[in-house]
Amino acid sequence: MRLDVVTIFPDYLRPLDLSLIGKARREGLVDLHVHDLRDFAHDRHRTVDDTPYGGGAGMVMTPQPWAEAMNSLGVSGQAAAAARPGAAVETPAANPVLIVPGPAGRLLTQEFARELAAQPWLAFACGRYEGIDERVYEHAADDLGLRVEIVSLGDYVLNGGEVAALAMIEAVTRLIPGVVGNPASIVEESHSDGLLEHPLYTKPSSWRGREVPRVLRSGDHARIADWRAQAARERTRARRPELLGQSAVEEVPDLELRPAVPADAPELLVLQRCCWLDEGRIADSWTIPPLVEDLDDVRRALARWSTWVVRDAAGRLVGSVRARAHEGLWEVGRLMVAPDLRRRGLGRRLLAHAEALAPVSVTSIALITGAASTANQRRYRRAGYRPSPSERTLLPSVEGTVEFVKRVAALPELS
Ligand code: 6GU
Repeated sequence: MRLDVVTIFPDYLRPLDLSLIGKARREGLVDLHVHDLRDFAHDRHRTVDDTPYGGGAGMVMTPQPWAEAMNSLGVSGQAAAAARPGAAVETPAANPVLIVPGPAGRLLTQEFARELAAQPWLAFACGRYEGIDERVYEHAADDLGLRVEIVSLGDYVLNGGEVAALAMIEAVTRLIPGVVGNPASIVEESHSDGLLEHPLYTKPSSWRGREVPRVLRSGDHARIADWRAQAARERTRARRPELLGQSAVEEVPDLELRPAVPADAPELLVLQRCCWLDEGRIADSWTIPPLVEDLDDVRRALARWSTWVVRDAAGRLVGSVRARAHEGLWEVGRLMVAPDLRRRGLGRRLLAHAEALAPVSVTSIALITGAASTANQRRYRRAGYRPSPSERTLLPSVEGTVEFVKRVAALPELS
């Protein structure tokens, strides 16, 4: 990824030589350039600001040095044509996304950081004083064809964009494959699935009279995953309740979970087509089984799998999961939740229900999910699943999917 930072304080960006980002730069994963805005001011004092039209406190950064700085980055001429109405909306790969840190911007979230980490080129414009002349943004978008994002770290004010740019560059570059050594660590951390991370413990197991929770020493990975998921929810409820779903309803009340009957088939067909539409889009494939099966296929599957459905208080079928024994392992599939009831723990409860009904002799629970469905893969990791090495899968392979497996104790020890 290429990164450019334009600032009147290049020294503020010095920490980017250190630690993991410094290493990523030396390894060529990150190509970072810091530019001094004053190099593009031409008067004796290298002036980059002036008083605001309309009056008011402080100074505003003038447009000319910014325009010249952006020009010096090598923003391509064709880009402007591509950005005209009717042309592709995405910034052409030859151009950077222009990020302007500022408290009046869009909040930087982990999801937004992931989106930015997928870009080949980001340019940061660090403003100082009261801000930058508005026409700089218009010029970048309209004349240069850049996607311009004003981005904020949170609801408080910093003196300038440099510290924010440092934070943003760290949040984004650590998501580039290879920058953080162990890829699992960026899957299991806070905000990776919308919750805060569970508490962590290391040795010694007893310290100043404080014990590590017993379950973490049990070796029972299923119970550990359950405990961690529960602890993450409690911590999120205590510290950041607004993360637990827009509706502020954490658990879905009045749910009836029961084995599916043949009469559920039509509603299951509707729900699966709805739920797998996103998968189809992510995989760019409209031939995945949940989308192309017809009513008879769903009826036949009900006869071959143990399937459970959840209905809300009004009787609407809002979730389902199925499982079956398959050569000594427990295969779970078709985990689905109606779009309006997601992010409330319902999918996790359905999964836990299917897991709990595994025969006692089973030591592995396996499932498949879309190879490109990173959000689902994160959920399964959170629930204790790990990808099977591609040459050692347990289930028959299905094109475009990856297999995840969770080891469970043959006879779960009850505490
Ligand atoms: Cl991105 N910039 C500035 N100047 N202040 C901020 C901020 C950014 N985010 C929160 N406060």
